[in-house]
Amino acid sequence: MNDKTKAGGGVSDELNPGFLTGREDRRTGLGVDALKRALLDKLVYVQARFPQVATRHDCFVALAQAVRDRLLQRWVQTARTYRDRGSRTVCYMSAEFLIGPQLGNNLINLGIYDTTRQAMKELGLDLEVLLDQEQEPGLGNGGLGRLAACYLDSLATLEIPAIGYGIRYEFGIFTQAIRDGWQVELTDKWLRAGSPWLIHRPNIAFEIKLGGHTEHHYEALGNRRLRVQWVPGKLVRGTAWDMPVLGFGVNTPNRLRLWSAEAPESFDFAAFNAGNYFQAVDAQICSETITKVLYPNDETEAGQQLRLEQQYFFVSCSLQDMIRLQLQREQNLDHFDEKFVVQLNDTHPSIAVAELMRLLVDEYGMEWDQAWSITRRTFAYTNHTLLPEALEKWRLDLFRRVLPRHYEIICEINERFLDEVRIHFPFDHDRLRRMSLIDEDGARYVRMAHLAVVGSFAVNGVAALHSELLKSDVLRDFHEMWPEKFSNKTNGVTPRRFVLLANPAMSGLIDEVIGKGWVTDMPRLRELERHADDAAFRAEWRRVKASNKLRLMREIGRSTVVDIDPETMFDVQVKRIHEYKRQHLNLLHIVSLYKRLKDDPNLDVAPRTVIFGGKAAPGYAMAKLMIRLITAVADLIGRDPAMRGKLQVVFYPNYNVKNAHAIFPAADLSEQISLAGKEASGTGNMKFQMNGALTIGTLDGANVEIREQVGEENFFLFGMDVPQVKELRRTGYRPRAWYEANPHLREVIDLIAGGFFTRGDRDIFRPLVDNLLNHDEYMLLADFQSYIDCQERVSTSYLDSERWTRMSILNVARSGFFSSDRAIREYCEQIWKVQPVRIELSELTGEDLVFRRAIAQAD
Ligand code: 26Q
Repeated sequence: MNDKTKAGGGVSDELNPGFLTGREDRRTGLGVDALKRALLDKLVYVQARFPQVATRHDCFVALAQAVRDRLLQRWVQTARTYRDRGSRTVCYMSAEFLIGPQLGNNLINLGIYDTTRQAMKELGLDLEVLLDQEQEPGLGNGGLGRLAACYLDSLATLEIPAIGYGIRYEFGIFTQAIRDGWQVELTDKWLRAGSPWLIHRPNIAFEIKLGGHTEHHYEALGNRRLRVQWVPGKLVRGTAWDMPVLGFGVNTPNRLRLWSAEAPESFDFAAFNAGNYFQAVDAQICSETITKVLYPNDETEAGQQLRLEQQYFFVSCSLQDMIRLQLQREQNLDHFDEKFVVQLNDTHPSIAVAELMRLLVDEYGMEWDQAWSITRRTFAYTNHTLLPEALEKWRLDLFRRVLPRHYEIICEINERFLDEVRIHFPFDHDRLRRMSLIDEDGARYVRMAHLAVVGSFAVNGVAALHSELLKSDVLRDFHEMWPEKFSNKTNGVTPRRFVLLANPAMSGLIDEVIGKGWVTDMPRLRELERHADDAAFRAEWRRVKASNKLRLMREIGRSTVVDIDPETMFDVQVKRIHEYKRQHLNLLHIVSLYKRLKDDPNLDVAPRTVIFGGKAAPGYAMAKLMIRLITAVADLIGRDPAMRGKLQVVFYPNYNVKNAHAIFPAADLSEQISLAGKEASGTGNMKFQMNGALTIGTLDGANVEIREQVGEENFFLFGMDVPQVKELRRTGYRPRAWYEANPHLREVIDLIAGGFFTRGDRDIFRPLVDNLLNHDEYMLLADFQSYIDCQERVSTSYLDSERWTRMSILNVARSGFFSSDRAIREYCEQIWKVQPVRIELSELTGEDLVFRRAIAQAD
């Protein structure tokens, strides 16, 4: 620190950032000139680059840094206001935050997208080119991670004090490439060039214990309370990396705080002094592995020790951080649950229940009962899955080895909990066995969903149907015991990223007819309904869709050799590849259509381009085989000249948030075809709807509510509903009987099985075909004919383009319910009990500019 900023003194004028004086300068100004100066300033003084030699990437970084200054200005004020008010804070704990590229979104939320484009133009730069430089921060697998990111956007937009707590993975979700038709995984090095949005806080650091054993002894004095000491086998240090998340049109940037693991000391000096330098460095490398890589599994339980360590690591860092903040405000932790509410994004962070107990009881000496009552008032749990195999559980031996103290705490919680159950339901042994936190049937497991329910005051599903199924099936016993804990919070998505940023053409058209307010008040889109009957408006609507289709055509042309035909219907299925999502049902329709077009070249159907995108978990062989089947069918149809202008199939590699921006606005048809009762909600379905695609779907997840909103006449429904699925399963489902009874289905499957798409090779798809004929867990064959018939209705409707356009407009007009703002308002009012805190952008006062008295000694 130089003498001009000495502790206790004022800040000299030349060091005074512009926002302290109200001057619009290169640090804070939002005009064209200020932005131009800021970019040049960052280029030269931060990156040491001269404009003439700067690359596009240099310019992207400089612009991002300029934008970051504007966020930090608001951040400082936000932190000050939250501190002064002592507001209750929502902590959204999630192992995944699939935030997507930040620059475009920040420009939108700051309200300077067009100004920045102009500023860049005046510098001879193209904003779109700079935006394209940003790496995707792939810190999530799919829906659950993206939901967390949409919720951060809405929390900030609604001015709710909130922190997102997660993991700074060095390698995010893998990059997918297609080689010879198969998926290959490449490592994702999103941090190779650093991220301009992440701010390291090396002084916000906590020690995390792992392994070892516990020691129990009575305190020497006083009431001779039993104290437990956890003697760890290893220590890891977590440090904080912060990313500002700005709300739309407000001055609230909330904090996304991601933890990164490192060794507690840079060297193990004992090992070093003993001459074992390599062992010492090895220990450091081992610690860092904890946050190295995101597990690329979606809906599957891997049971890996490292995964458990990741979960515990980030949860413990986060809770210790919250405790630190609470002790800055108050003398003790008695009111912890009044100042914080923690939302558990699935069970991945649910070890937090035991960890908060450990911290309160072991580290802060609180009595068990008080600690338990605080814990139970702090947590709320969202479930995101109905697949039984996706319910997280940990082998007891593994769990105990990694977290010996948590094992004891969970046993104690369980004993007390089972006592409660006995009082509620006397003499019901089977129920005790079902509800126990420990699964004792065969190999013993800790059931994380049970821990989450027992330790939370609220439990919710993510769509109306899903929440009902939680109550009736997955968590039935718990619902019978505590019905008041359960509620539904239907998911939502942010219209800032998925409409305003992704679809500027449609957004502009909407602005013209109903004004701009809709983007923070999505139900206002209803005002579009009356324009659906206006032929001129419909023509404009089609023009917008056509231009979006051209854009997607160009994007797909950049990463494949395929030229797709923008004159055809774009029929799109983008999501993780999974059997329950039934991408192979879509393929059965494609093969069916192909066969019919070959048999009758004059068949009157809408010309289609079927676009697939999505990653398969690297260890999920069947999902990878589904990709191979898509590429095989795409190849053969692509090589058949008779299909030109009629049918085309493409697999668009490496589906992620970044390329999603071009996909949703271009879609005509949205495929949401999971077996009823399997998809918790889906959120892609909402993004399609908001961009004017019509849905073909089952009565599953949020499709049910989408159909309610748009009206059954504007939704293509097919397939069995949940009661029908249950009934078919109960009476015995024999897929081969469906195959034998339907000649057309037989033709389709025989083409695949007979090697038609693989140059006569009948082996490649055998596992997939055998599975369909003998097991067909997700009942494709039972829904096949209904799907084909429904696609026929889609085709007919598409050929009547005036009618289709009307339906498209009505879909957008009725999409307001699916804004994440609505969802977050429901969480705030019904679960979190938190209020907005308005942030004013004011100049700092003289008092603000006086440093803490202790600063000179402390730092
Ligand atoms: C578990 C154990 C080990 C490694 C990884 C995992 C793991 C990781 C991610 C398990 C599940 C997930 C992700 C689940 C997910 O994305 N679920 C989706 O959540 C969305 C948001 O609520 C819903 O819309 C989708 O229906 C649901 O599938």
